[in-house]
Amino acid sequence: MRDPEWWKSAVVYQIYPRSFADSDGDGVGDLRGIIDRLDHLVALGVDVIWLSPIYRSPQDDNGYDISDYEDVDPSFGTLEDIDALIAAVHERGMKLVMDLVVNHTSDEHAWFEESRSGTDSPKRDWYWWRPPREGHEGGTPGAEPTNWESFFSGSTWEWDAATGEYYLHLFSRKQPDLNWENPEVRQAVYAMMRWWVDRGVDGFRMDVINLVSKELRPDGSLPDGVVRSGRFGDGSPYYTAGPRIHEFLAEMHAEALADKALLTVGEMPGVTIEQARAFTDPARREVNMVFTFEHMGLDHGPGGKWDQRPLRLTDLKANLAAWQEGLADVGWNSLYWNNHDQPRIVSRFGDDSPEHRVTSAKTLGTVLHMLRGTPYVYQGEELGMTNVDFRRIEEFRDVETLNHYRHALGDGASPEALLAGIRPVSRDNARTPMQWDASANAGFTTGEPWIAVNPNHTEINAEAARADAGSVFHHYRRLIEVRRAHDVVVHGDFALLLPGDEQVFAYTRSLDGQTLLVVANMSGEPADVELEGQADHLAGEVLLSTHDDGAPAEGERVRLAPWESRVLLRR
Ligand code: TEU
Repeated sequence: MRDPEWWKSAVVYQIYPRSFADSDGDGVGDLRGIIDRLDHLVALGVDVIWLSPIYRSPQDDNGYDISDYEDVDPSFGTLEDIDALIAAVHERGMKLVMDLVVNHTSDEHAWFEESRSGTDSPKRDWYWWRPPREGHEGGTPGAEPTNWESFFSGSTWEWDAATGEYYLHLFSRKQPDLNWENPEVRQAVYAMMRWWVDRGVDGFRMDVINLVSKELRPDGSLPDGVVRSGRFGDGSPYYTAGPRIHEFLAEMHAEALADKALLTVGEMPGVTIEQARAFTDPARREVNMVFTFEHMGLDHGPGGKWDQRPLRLTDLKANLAAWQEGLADVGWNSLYWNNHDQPRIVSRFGDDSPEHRVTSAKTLGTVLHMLRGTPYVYQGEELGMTNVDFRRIEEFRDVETLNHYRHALGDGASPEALLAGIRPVSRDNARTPMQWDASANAGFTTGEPWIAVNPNHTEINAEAARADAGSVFHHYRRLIEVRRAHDVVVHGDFALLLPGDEQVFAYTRSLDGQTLLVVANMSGEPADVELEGQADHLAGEVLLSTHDDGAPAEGERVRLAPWESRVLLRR
């Protein structure tokens, strides 16, 4: 029987199938392409693969709009291909976690097509249908049942003239929200989850799972949100970690996950540390860990993600430390910089200039992977892949980006200002094809890629990285080896050092008399560091360093080169 908490010492690698490897030359990544590239992951040393959605989908949100949960989208392959992938992953001693997207389906799902067929449909109540606001004509601005703004711009309500009602969609209009108040919906989701577990999957990443419980008034209506600008309000207090969320997750666990030692991670926009302690408390049997968004919002200005501000290192250290301390005695952290929704971390919190890209990417990996929690590596992060330099809106593909551009343009913003806000943060920065080698299209496809390949693939690619002992790839491989070799990385107590220092990130991990010291210069300038009381630890065994020729420590003092980091162990 598998250790029920095996996922605490695991390292997870996220594959965005659309952009990973294309085996049939149609320009879109697919399952056979992943099978062909599994040995890259074996060489890296990861334990688990999290596969972004591969289910049948119109691809309005690149698969996060599912039209059949129990089929594979033809662009990715067939059910036989996913079975072959599961077998190939297991043969290599790894595990496969699927992406569970059940806050919403596609509007082309049979469930929704039946639901929208008439107000008397047996599945009408599987989704959120509401009449126009009192005194308003359906389909006119202001007639929406609530004033909520969608994550993807505009209203969260779409008018359906055929039945004279609106349906709710927190994301795109092609992603109608499922009504989790309806037990039939929940049981259908659990049955589908059991179907995939029986097929051999080892767990689920649960897409915006903390949004499935909405807060209803006694009369079944949904309240308006506070309007801060424009005509839409913030509905998030009424759908984030709603009143029945713990009941639903405990029920899901009992119905589909119990006693199977699966990895479950809930993606939870807006989740707090207090809430995460409850969601990940093993005694509650809900989820193993959550993805928080707090550290991913520290460089957002008043205008949100499109209004990016420079990161303050002390804010980042304080937030990461708060989550380390907050979940020290109960629950578990996930650890991530990147995923398919976030810009590339080396361009965002590091420095992707030729001088500092490799070192800053290594140091970002070090300060994350030595924390307490389960690390997630997003495809290309292990290569130090960077944001892409798209100049025209026509180069972008992401529905969130394109909706934002269209809506803001309609509200009078200038295309130049919009593009300036979009370029550094668009989700497409993470979705340009995986860079395998320096050949045409980076070895991703022999066809026309669905999104442009980053031209820097000629220097930044897996083939070059694996041949270079000093590459980001081999640094990530060594980080995983250090985690495997030293229990203090998985279980050690965390203590932040130098909380007020805007240049250096330093902390210790302690277990059974052993102390791991991580010291990192998070800047492009040399750093003179004084670590009070850490002379012994600074003199410890160097487990991993970005600079073989780093200056020796002198007692409690050490001088770090730009973006230099060290991991030292004192036994
Ligand atoms: O993302 C949820 C989510 O909150 C993100 O959309 C985030 O708000 C935004 O991307 C930040 O820029 C999940 C999936 O990861 C995302 O790819 C989907 O688009 C979304 O849910 C809807 O399924």
